[in-house]
This record gives sequence, C-alpha cells and structure tokens, in this order.
Amino acid sequence: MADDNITLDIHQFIKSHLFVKNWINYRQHVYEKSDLLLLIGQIMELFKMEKTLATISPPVTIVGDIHGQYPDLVRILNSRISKEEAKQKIVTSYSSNRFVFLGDYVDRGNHSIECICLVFALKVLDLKFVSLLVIMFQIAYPTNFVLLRGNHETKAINFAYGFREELENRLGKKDGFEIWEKFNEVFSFMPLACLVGGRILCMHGGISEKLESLDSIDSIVRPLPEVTDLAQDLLWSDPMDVQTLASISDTPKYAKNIVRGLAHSFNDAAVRDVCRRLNLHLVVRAHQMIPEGFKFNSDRKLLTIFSAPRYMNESDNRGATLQVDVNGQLSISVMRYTKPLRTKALGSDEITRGDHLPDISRKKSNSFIPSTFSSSKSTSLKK
Ligand SMILES: [Mn+2]
Repeated sequence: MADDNITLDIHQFIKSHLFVKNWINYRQHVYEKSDLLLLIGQIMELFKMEKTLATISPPVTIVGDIHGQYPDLVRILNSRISKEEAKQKIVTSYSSNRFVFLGDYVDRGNHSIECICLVFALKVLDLKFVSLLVIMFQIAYPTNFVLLRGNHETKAINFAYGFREELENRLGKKDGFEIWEKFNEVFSFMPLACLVGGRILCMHGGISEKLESLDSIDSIVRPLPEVTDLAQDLLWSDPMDVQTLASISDTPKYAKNIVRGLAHSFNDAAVRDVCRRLNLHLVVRAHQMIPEGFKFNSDRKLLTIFSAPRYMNESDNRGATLQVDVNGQLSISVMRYTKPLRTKALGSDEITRGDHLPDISRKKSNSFIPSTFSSSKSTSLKK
C-alpha cells in the first residue's frame, strides 16, 4: 500500500469534482500531472488487491456505459444520496454507497478524464475507511466501488476514440501521452466481471463459450494488456438481438460477432445454459446503446444497462441504472436525456446536483420485480 506517502488530498480532489459551482457553464477540471500520477499509483494497488471476478453484496447500484458524459455520471452518484447529504457536501456520503460500474468510462464524450478520475478517487477514498479492518483481520478487501473494465479501457480503442486526444489536448502532447500510457497500465489490472450477491453476474460485454465456471474468470491472470479469449468475450460480446433461427435454437449457442469484428454473439439458449450451470438468477451487461436505457433478453435472464443518456449528443436515448436491494429485488431508474447545455441557466449557481439542471429530470420508474424474482419475493440472493 502506498498509504505512507499520500500527498494527493483525495477529499479535496473529489470535492473539486463533485461540487461544481455552476454545471451550466461547466467546462473542465484543471489537472496537475503529479496529481494524476498519484491517483494512478494508488488505484493500481487497489486493483492488484482485487480478484479478476470481483464480488459485492447488495444493496448496490449497477451502472452501464458512461463514455465521458461527466454531468450524467454526477447525476447517477447524486441519485443515491439524500438532498440533505448533497447540501452538506460531505464526500463520504458518496463513497459509502455501493456501486458496480460496468466499464466504458472513457471515449466518445467530452470529459473522459473527469469521469475516470472521479470513479478512481471515490474508490481510493472508500478504501481509506476500511484499510484498518483489512489489516487487523486480514479479510478480503470489501470495496464499495467495483470498477469493471470495458472494451474502451483497452489501449487500441482509447487511442482512437477520444481519451488519448483529450489527455493530449489538456496536458500537452508529451505529458498527455505519458499519462495516457499510465492509465492504460492501470486498465490492464481492472477486474473483468463481478458477482453480486452470489447470483447476479455482471460484465461489460457478455458471456462466452469459454465461461465454464466462475473460476474460469478468476483464473484470468492480470495485468492483461492484450484482451483475448474469455476476457475478450467478457468485454466485447453481444446478445443475438434479431429473432432468427440462430437466436432461438439450442445449437449453436455462440457465433462470431460480425458487428464488432471480434468476440462472439450469444443466443437465449447460451444465457439459459450459463445461468443454470453457474447457478445465476441474472446476467447484467452494458456495451450497447439502448433507446430506453435498459433491455431484458432471454426470458429476463439477461439485462443490458446503458447509462449515457443522449449518447454522443446525437441520440435521443435515455440512460438507466439498476438497483439491487438487500433482498435481491431489482428496480431500474431511468434518466431522461439532457438537453444541450446552452439552455437558459437558472438564476442561482448553487446547483450541485446534476439532476437539478433545467430540463433534466430523473424519472424513477415504478419499482418492479422481474419475473425471475417475482415468485420468490422475499428470497435473499445471499446464500
Ligand atoms: Mn462497450
């Protein structure tokens, strides 16, 4: 642990990200290269302590693609704390809620750096509170923030789709490129999947023919600069969406993913098969833009969550997050897309909650229980 030589004031760092005076005119945070290096060094140690298959217990919020949409990320974080807590600006109220992020923090949007830095910093802060327990009892590190790797947390992709360019533009070509390489070193240590409450398996892309057991995820050795085999499917796969004979037949369950040009697509039978063999209620993944923010497939055994509303500022999609409560019941929150930032500003600049922006409203859908859970309403996911 690098605990002795922390010089990055993590509280202040998070505060300056979360409590922005005026979201309407929000442009960007100003980063010191030295702060970024410190943050990268600390988060690297945390990823090394985690297993390739992370685990977390409910209650937890599961978040899909962010793609540099920083105000939307802050809306999501704000949605889990009370208005009172937000008003008091206590940073720990943010880090005390449990989250699983399904990856794709960077690229596409304008604020990749803010997004990745904020989730990294919240995870670092979270550990500062439990580290004493970890040392005293030598227990597994019980993080509140599981940050899974997405296909955009790979070098070849974030070289080309915005993250490298953003770093170079903001830190200068030389420093920006150096920091970009450091970020990618961190990405190679990120966990690839997460088991929530023992029964919900989460990953960025999807399942795989090579997913023989949960152990087959854990036996993927990191760092993983090149994502291949099972890891590639976990980060890149998609469900077969169009109703074809292949998508409903029992064999073959997997096919080459023609849309992506790599990894696989999988059908309903593949999802059923994985759920049965791995004793899962549900597989949750992200990776595809969904107009409504979420979509069930495979008889509600597969859920896609996409959390970047108005994706790339050109799609009228909503965003969604999934909440798993302490009893394993599911509910989905849908975020409406944001209107362009040039809309008329409010009179006050005391806006600290992203979801109080004009023309942004967060609609919580009627909490519902998918069919996989409805028959056993009180059944806990915990074994
Ligand atoms: Mn993706």
